Amino acid sequence: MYRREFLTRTMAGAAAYSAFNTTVPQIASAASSQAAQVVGSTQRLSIVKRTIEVNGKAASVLGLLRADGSSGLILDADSPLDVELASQIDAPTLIHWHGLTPPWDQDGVPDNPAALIKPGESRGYNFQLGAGGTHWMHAHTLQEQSLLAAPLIIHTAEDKKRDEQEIVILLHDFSFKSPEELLAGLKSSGGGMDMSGHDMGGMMNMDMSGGSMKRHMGSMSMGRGMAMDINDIEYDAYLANDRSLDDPEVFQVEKGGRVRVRLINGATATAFTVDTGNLEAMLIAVDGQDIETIEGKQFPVSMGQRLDLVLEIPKEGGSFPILALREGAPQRTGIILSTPGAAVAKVAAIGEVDGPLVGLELEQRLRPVRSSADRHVDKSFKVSLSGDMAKYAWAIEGDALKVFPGDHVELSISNMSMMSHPMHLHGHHFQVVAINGQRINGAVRDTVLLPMMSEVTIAFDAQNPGHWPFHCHHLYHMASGMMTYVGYEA
Ligand SMILES: [Cu+2]
Repeated sequence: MYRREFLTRTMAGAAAYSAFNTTVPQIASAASSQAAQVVGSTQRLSIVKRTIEVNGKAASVLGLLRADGSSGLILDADSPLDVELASQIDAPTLIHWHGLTPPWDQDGVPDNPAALIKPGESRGYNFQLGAGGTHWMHAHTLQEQSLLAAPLIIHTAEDKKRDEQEIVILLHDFSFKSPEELLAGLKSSGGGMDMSGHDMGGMMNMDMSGGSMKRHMGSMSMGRGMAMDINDIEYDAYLANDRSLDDPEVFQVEKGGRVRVRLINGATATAFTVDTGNLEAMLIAVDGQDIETIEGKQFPVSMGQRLDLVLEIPKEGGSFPILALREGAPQRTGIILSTPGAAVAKVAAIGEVDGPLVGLELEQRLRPVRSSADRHVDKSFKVSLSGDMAKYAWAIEGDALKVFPGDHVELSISNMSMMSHPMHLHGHHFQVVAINGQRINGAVRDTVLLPMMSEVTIAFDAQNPGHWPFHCHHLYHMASGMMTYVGYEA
């Protein structure tokens, strides 16, 4: 009964939304407070307030817990996502299923179209999955900074047959300040900056006189004297599964065993390079989509992105840190893999050198497992990413992104700003088909990095009607305007 009513409401919702709307209609969402009637395979997922320890101090954060108290969701690809999401916090909230392609009214961006979940309210979600992958879920609001995020892992039948140990790592950046304070700080430090920078060919170039923002001189294919920005928030800690390297999570692994690391960069404003240390790793998927295997020991991962790495633990055993190095800075976080009896050495939370800059070198090399056929392009769009650091205002300018169901769409994104932007499209997977003007048969994914002064073209099939956010996954860029929509026309 519950599910039938749910589906009826969902369809009513889909009918209520019409074509491309700049004003998003408020529709009756898939909301339900009928937890008592929920039967069968419905999983209950609770939005909770919890306390963790960071730098020896208690930190009040949010979280997403299953009935057994564990974090996030583990689902089967051949079963639907069937979740009763219950809010136990005292503020309105909502969760976005990052990497999944739900019907639009279950996507989880406030008022697009579903309303926030009120304190004490529950809401049902039910849609087909169809494919496996390393995904995640998070608040699409400033609550993301308060760690309202968790893994969403989907297993295929083949995954379960493999003789490997699965380890999930969720990265975060953590501040004892509230996200509202952090955002206000970014806005005000922009105004208080030393604006001695000059306009260089329409691009911003500025020196910082201090404050929480940090400037680095970049050397990436830029003219001399041009400044780039890497990190604009100095956090109190960088976390892997809620823990810093002062007290990292230690996973017991078998000598000679095979480990699959599913790593999610859930940080709001920090890109990392994953460093597997002495272990050679095989990168087998990005954003939950299989790729042709790439071997290495360092792999960049920007905000919102995921990496699946396979590691072979040496027969002689030992302990093996898997680190995430903060871009352009010495801070790092991570976990330790350790075989029984091995000594676990302490790893400092600050390394000796800055983490590498995160660019598109790896992206250039990624190839999908299944090459998609060259398709006729029905719609081609161009947008550019820009920012005004003085006001801390960000924008996506260019074509209106209006599509018809069935269109094969190419979207060229150029980044004219002095920061990198991981761009995420909701409701679809896209393929990276060009980088800086060079066509490639690139990875299928849902979040692609636009380093400063770069251009990336993505292609996707318009097959999920709605009014879908396309935005930067830097939380404070998104909150300061770097968001637009792909809208379906009937
Ligand atoms: Cu951005």
